[in-house]
Amino acid sequence: METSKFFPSVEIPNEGCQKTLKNCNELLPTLPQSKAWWLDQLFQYQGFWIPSFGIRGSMLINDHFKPRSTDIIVATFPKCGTTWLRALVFSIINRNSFDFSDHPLRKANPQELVLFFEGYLHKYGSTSFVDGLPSPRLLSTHLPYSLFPTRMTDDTSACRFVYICRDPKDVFVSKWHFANKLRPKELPPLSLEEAFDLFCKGISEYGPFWDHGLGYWEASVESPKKVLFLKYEDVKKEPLGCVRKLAGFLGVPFTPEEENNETVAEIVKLCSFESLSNQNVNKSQTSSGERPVGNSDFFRKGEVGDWVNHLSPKMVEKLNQITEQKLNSRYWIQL
Ligand code: PAP
Repeated sequence: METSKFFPSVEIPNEGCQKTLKNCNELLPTLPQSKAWWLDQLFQYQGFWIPSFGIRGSMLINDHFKPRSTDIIVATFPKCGTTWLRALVFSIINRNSFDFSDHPLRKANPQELVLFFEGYLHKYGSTSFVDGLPSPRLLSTHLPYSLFPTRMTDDTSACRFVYICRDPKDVFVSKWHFANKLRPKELPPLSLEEAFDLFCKGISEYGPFWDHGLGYWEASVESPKKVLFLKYEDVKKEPLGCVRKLAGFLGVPFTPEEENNETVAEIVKLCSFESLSNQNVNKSQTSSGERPVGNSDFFRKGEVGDWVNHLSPKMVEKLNQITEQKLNSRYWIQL
């Protein structure tokens, strides 16, 4: 895949960004720390357990990022369907630019097409990279909603967030598999029990899971034109309806002509687990993004309810209880 058009030139961080990076380096050692599931440690920052690069990215966004009204932020808690949502948003927005038989999603992992926001800011130590991207910018993030500056989240800013959430039992199982694949060989495997304990305490990358989802859910209720909250299970059950909803929210609803020529169905088909996981680019162990992870690592089963094969009845009861307690009456998850 020819990706150079997606990669504008990058400058050395300016003085302002360097100051932010210095502030971040001073802040990190003062924050509570915990072991991560695979790479470096996690830091408790503004109520969430975040890897150091995420905090760096978040501070750069807050201090320097200039949102545009056309920005679309694909937000997720890890393992809730980031890859899928990236693919759907990219194909909806660019549906008039590409032929489905020769589509960029057949040649590139969705990470290459919807860039990892905080990952790229961390990599370049500056916002100049994203500043140079053409509009509309499609950016993906795992950062909680509360960590974004008000100039991105208040009603007067037109930049939009789409969020996908998933049953925490499936999120946990997916994350546990992913962590064990990625853990350095020097470390012993992370047992299901240890991982479960950490997840329940909220200690996992960008956790607690529940607070992360609640932030976006509340924002979607307060500002439905700014934040769209989708559920993995709903998209599985009714993909056509969800894709139409997504396109409407993004301001590019399908025309009657597109409905007639099956554009919606083509998008659903192209972005399905079966289709994406069978593209050669996604079968490879090559890393497309900013993480030392192979493309194939983002495709495992892609099913709803795989937790039944992994969790004991006690674990199910405990996770359901936490979910009930944390969400109270604000259920978005069917237990
Ligand atoms: P990330 O947050 O680290 O980027 P993310 O893509 O959110 O990962 O999660 C991967 C999960 O989404 C995997 O779930 P599983 O472990 O339960 O199988 C992966 O299989 C699933 N997934 C990837 N692509 C799709 C897709 N097109 N449709 C449905 N599920 C998908």
